[in-house]
Amino acid sequence: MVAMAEALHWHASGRVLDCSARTLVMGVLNVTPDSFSDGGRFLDPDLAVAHASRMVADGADIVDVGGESTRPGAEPVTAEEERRRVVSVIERIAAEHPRLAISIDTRKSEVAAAALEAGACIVNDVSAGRDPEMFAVAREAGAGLVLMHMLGDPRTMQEAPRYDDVVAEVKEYLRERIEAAEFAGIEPQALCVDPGIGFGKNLEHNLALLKRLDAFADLGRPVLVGPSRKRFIGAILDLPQDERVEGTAGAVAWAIAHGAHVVRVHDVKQIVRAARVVDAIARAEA
Ligand code: HH2
Repeated sequence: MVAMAEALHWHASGRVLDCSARTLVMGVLNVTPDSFSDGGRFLDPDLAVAHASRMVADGADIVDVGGESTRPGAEPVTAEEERRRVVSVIERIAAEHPRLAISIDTRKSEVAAAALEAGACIVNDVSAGRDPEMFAVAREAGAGLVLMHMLGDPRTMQEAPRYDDVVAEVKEYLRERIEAAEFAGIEPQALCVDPGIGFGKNLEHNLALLKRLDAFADLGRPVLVGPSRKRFIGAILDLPQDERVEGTAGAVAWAIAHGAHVVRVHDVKQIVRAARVVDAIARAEA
């Protein structure tokens, strides 16, 4: 279990997100036709904005807007199409919720730049800066940046992923990406790390990463975890993705107790409630 003492702050375009007081909940908003769980539901901008408002009312600290699915086997989309899907939605959410932190889930610097301009303050990059311009875009905006581990790319990442020691290798990768981001001039306080549950990992790998999540604490940055409705939960429970909320809550509770500072989820209302209870236990005087 993780000691709760140290204050950890996440800087994002002039905002400071306190990652020590309680777990931050990042709600997922996929403006895509093909995301594994909510694909096609929020392509209509009115529905997307309404869903963001719902998540804010339910207690989301961050809303993560994505215009490209990164589910296993997903086909890439052009930057133009991705931008078209997200920019006006971000503008409208930012106008309605000026205090909300909005993140853009993208691997493309061009999309990140447009989203930051539209009102996002965090770039959630599942490729951890493979686009050579990504670090410069994040640095210039002073944006927060999520560096996530992914093996290969979404089209092929689930084709027999293999590691000798998944925890050590993912951690080493994240350490290297932190160094690369800092070398590119990004302030350390802007960075957040994510082991990338389901991104080039089989069931055993995902379980090992969650079990040993506390190993990521000494990277010195907030740890984000995204287990929501994912395949490993379906494999354990033998349930379809729309029946994985309890399994997600179980994974989230474990993750918080073992060092997660931010959890990325679809079911904000239920997971906020679960997180608050775990937070209270974790911070109890005992
Ligand atoms: N998972 C997904 C997408 N983005 N970002 C971070 N930082 N961590 C994650 O675990 C993560 C992520 C996949 O989930 P979802 O957005 O629901 O699906 P899709 O990629 O099909 O849109």
